Amino acid sequence: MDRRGFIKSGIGSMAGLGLGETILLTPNAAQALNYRPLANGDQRKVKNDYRTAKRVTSVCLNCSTVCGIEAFVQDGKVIKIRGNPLDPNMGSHMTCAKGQSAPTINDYPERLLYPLKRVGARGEGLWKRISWDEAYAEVAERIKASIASGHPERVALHQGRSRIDAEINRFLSAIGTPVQLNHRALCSSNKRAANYVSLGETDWESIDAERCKYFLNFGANFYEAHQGGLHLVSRIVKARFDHGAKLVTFDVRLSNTAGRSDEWHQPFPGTDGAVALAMAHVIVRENEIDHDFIDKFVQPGLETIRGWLAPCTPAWAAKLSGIAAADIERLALEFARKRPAVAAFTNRGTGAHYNGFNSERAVVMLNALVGSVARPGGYCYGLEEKLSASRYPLPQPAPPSPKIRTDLEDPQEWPLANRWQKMKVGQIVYDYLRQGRAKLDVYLSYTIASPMTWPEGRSTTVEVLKDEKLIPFHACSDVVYSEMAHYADLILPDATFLERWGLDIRNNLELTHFVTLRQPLVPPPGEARSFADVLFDIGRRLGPEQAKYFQFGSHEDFVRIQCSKLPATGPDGKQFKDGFEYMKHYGVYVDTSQPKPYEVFQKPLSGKQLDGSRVDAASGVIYRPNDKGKDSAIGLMAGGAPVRGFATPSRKFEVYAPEVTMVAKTRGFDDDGMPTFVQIPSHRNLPADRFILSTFKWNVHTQGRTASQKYLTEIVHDNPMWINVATAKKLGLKSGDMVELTTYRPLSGPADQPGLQAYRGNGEKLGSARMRVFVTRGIHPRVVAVSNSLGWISGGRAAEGRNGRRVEVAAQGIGPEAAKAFGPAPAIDDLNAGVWWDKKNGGRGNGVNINALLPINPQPLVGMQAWFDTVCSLRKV
Ligand SMILES: Nc1nc2c(c(=O)[nH]1)N[C@H]1C(S)=C(S)[C@@H](COP(=O)(O)OP(=O)(O)OC[C@H]3O[C@@H](n4cnc5c(=O)[nH]c(N)nc54)[C@H](O)[C@@H]3O)O[C@H]1N2
Ligand SMILES: Nc1nc2c(c(=O)[nH]1)N[C@H]1C(S)=C(S)[C@@H](COP(=O)(O)OP(=O)(O)OC[C@H]3O[C@@H](n4cnc5c(=O)[nH]c(N)nc54)[C@H](O)[C@@H]3O)O[C@H]1N2
Ligand code: SF4
Ligand SMILES: [Mo]
Repeated sequence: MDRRGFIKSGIGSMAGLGLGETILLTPNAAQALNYRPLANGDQRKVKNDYRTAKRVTSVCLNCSTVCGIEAFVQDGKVIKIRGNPLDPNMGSHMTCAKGQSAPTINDYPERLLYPLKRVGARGEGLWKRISWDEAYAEVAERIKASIASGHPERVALHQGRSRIDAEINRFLSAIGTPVQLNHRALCSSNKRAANYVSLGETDWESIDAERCKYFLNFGANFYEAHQGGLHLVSRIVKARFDHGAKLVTFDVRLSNTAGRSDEWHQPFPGTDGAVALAMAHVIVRENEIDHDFIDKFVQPGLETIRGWLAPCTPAWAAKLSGIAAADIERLALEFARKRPAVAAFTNRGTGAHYNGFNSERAVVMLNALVGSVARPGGYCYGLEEKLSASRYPLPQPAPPSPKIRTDLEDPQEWPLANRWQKMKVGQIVYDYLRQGRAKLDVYLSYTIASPMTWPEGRSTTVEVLKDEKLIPFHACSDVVYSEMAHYADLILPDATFLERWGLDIRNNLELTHFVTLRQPLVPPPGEARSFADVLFDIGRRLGPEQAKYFQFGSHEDFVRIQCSKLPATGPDGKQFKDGFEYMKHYGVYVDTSQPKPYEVFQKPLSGKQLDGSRVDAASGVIYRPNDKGKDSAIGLMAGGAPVRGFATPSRKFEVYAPEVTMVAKTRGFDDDGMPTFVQIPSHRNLPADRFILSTFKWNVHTQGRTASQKYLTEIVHDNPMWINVATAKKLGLKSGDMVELTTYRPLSGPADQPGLQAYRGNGEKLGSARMRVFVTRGIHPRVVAVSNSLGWISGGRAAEGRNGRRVEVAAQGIGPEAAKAFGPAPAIDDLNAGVWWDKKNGGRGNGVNINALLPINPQPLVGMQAWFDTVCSLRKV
C-alpha cells in the first residue's frame, strides 16, 4: 500500500494538517509540503507605526550574548527589536544584525506548529499530527517504565543553548537521572577550565575594557562573534578613541577583529600557547613584572617560574608559531609596560585545540605576571554570575540531585570535564552509545542540531540517531524542522525565545551583578508550546513522587517565584506589586549595592571569618571548618595580613596547579601542572602537502539557529574555502575553482607518551567533499578555512536555499478557522519567491556543511573538542 496515499492531496502543508492526519517531511523537500499558507492579500506590510506599537522588554537569544532587548509589538506581531539600555552590558539601543533579524523566526513559514509522531521508519519523514495529550502520555509512559525498571539514568536530555537549566535540572532530578548533556565541550570548556584552574572562581573574565590600555587578543573574534562580543567591541572602541588603547590580534585568518586591530599576527594553528610563554619569558627576563603581586599571590614563586620559562625563548616560539621573535619581544614589552591596565585574553581560536587548556592558561598567566588581574583596566571578573538559588529562589519542594553517575555525563577519561562546572564531553555521547558504554530508553533533545553543528554530524551522529536499538525513543523540541527533528520519533514544537519566559544572567563588563527577564512578546503559533511548560506538564503526569515537584504551576509561575526576592521599587521610584512585575516592566535588575570587585584578592578577612581558623605554616593558607565540619581554605596570609586571596586550593593565582598533575596521573601520564606547551601530535612533521582545516563564525550567523532567518541567510548563504594566495598558486587554483578537500582523523603521539593519545583512530581518512575556493591574502599559508552555519539539508526554504511556493489559502481549501490557528500570516512575502540564491534560480545554493568532515576529537583532561586541528589535503578538480 502506498502510505503517501494517506496524505490528503492539497492539504500537504503543516498549516492545514488535521489531527490524526499524515505529512511527509523529508530533507530537501520539506518546504514543498510544509509551508505556511498566505491568505489572499497577505502582502508585505508597507509601514509599521512604532509610535502606536506596544513596547515590551525581553532577552535576545539569537546568540549566547543574551542581550536585554526592547520589542515593538503591533497586531500580534513583533515588528522590531532594539537594545534595552538598562542592560548594563548594552547601555544603548544597539543590537547586532542577528538581533535585528530575530523576529523573523516567529513568522518563518516552516515553523513547527503541532506535535508530530513518526509513522514511517525513523528518518523517513512521515509524520502524523497528534494532540499534546497524546504526546505527553507517550513520553510519560516511557519515562515511567525507565523509573519502574530501576534505571532512571536511561532517560537523557541533550541540550544546546538552553537558558532554562534550572527548569531542565528539576525535571531530570525529579526522575532521578543525572544525564543532562550539554554542548560546553564543543564550545568553550577549555577557556572555562583555564579560568577556574588559575583564578578558582570564575569561568569567564570581564575585561575592564573602557579603562584598558593594551589588548592582547589570542583567538577571539569579538567584532563578529565571542560571548558578549558586541559589548566588548563598544568598550574597546571607546578605549581606543578616548586614550589610544592598542589592540593586537592573533588569528590564523583575517577576521573582522583582526582587520580592525592595530596589528594582526598569524600563528601556525595551535601555537598561541608557545607565543604566550615566550612573551612571559621576555617579561620576566626584563623584570617588567608586578613583584609584589607575584610574591604574595602567585603559585609557584618567581624563581621557579623563571627557571621553567628559561627554554621558552622568542626564537623557540618563532620556530613553532612562525611569529617573528622580534615581534614577540616587542609586543611582550609593550604590553607589560602599560601594566596594570592591560588584558591578555582568548577565545576559541586558542582553546579549540588539542593543547587548548594549557594555551589558555598560558595567556591568562600573562595577566598575573604584570599584575593586571582584577585591577582597574585589567583582566577582571565578576563574583556572582550564576543564578544562585539563594538570590533567585526555586519553587519548593525541589528534588534532590540524583546520586547515580554514568559514562555519558561523567566520562572518567576526562577527569576535569566536570570538575568546576558541568561541562560534560558531549561530542563522545553518540560514539559511547554505540560502544555500549551506557544504555538509553528515552532521549530528549532541545535546542541542539547535532547532525549539523557537531563533529561527524552526518556520520556517527546520524548513524546512532537512526539506530532504534541504541536510541529506542527520541523526542525532539525544536522550532523548525531541523535535521535533529528529522531523526526523532516525536516532535515537540517549541515557542521561540521571543515567545516564552525565562530568567537570564551573564557576566557584566561593568562588574556589577544583574539579571534579565525573557518574557513572551507574542503567543507562539499553532499549538507550539514552550519546552519548560512541556517538561512541567510531563512531570505532573509521572507518579506522585515526581508530580510533587511541579505543583507551582506554569513556567511563568516558576519565573515569578525566582523573582520573588527582587525589589518592587524601580530605579525611578516606580512602585510595583512585586519583583516579578518590576522585571516585566524594566526587563533588567542591576544590583549596585556592591562595589566593583577590583583587587578582591586583597580583601582583609574579618574577625568573624577568622574565628576558629588556623594558618598552615608552610603555605600560609588559612583554613576553617565549613558547615559540614570539613577544613576548607578561606584565605591566605599575605605580607603578614589575613586576606581573601583567590578561590583556588592554594588561595593564590595558580600557574602551578598540583591538581592537574594529580588527575593526569590517574590517566596514566605525567603533567608538570604548569601551562607547558605541548605540540599537537598530528601537526608534528606535517608533510608539505597537508594543511590545517579551520572553521569560523560569521557576524550574521549563529551555528544552527540563524540559517532559517531569511535576512541573515540572504547576506551569507555560501561558504567557499579560504586559501592563501601563495598556496593557491602552488596548487594552480584561482577564486571560483573547485577543490576536493579530504580530512583525516587526529594522530596519536609517541607510544611512550600515553598523554598524547588521540581519542579515536590514528590519522586515517575521514571524508572528502568538493567545494569552491576563495583565494585571499587574509589567511595563513598552511591553513584553509570553511565557515560553519551553512549547508543545511533541512530547516526550511531559507536554510535550504530553495524558494517556497506561494499557496493561496482558498485554493488549499483551508477555512478561515484553520488559518487562524497559526496567527497572522507572514508579512515576508518574499520568502516565497525571493530566495534568489536557490540553485534553480541560477544562485549558488546554500554552501557546504563542513562539520560532516570534522572528526570527534576531545582533547585530554577537559575533553573540549579540538575543532581547529584537523589535518587535510587538497586536490584541484
Ligand atoms: N555572530 C556570531 N556570534 C556568536 C556566535 C556565532 O555563531 N555567530 N556563537 C556564539 C558562541 S556559541 C561562541 S562559543 C562564541 C565564539 O566566539 P569566538 O571564539 O570569538 O569565534 P570562533 O569563530 O569560534 O573562533 C575565533 C577565531 O579563531 C580563529 N582561529 C582558528 N585557529 C586558531 C589558532 O590556532 N590561533 C588563533 N589565534 N586563532 C585561531 C578563527 O579564524 C576564528 O576567527 O561566539 C558567540 N557569538
Ligand atoms: N565547524 C564548527 N562547528 C561548530 C563550531 C565551530 O566553531 N565550528 N562551534 C560550536 C559551538 S561554539 C557551539 S556553542 C555549538 C552549538 O551547536 P547547537 O547547540 O547545535 O547550535 P544552535 O545554533 O545554538 O542551535 C541548534 C538548534 O536549536 C534550534 N532552536 C533554535 N531556537 C530554538 C528554540 O527556541 N527552541 C528549540 N527547542 N530549539 C531551537 C535550531 O533550530 C537548531 O536546530 O556549535 C558548535 N559547532
Ligand atoms: S549579540 Fe546580537 S544576536 Fe547575540 S544576543 Fe545580542 S542582539 Fe542577540
Ligand atoms: Mo559556543
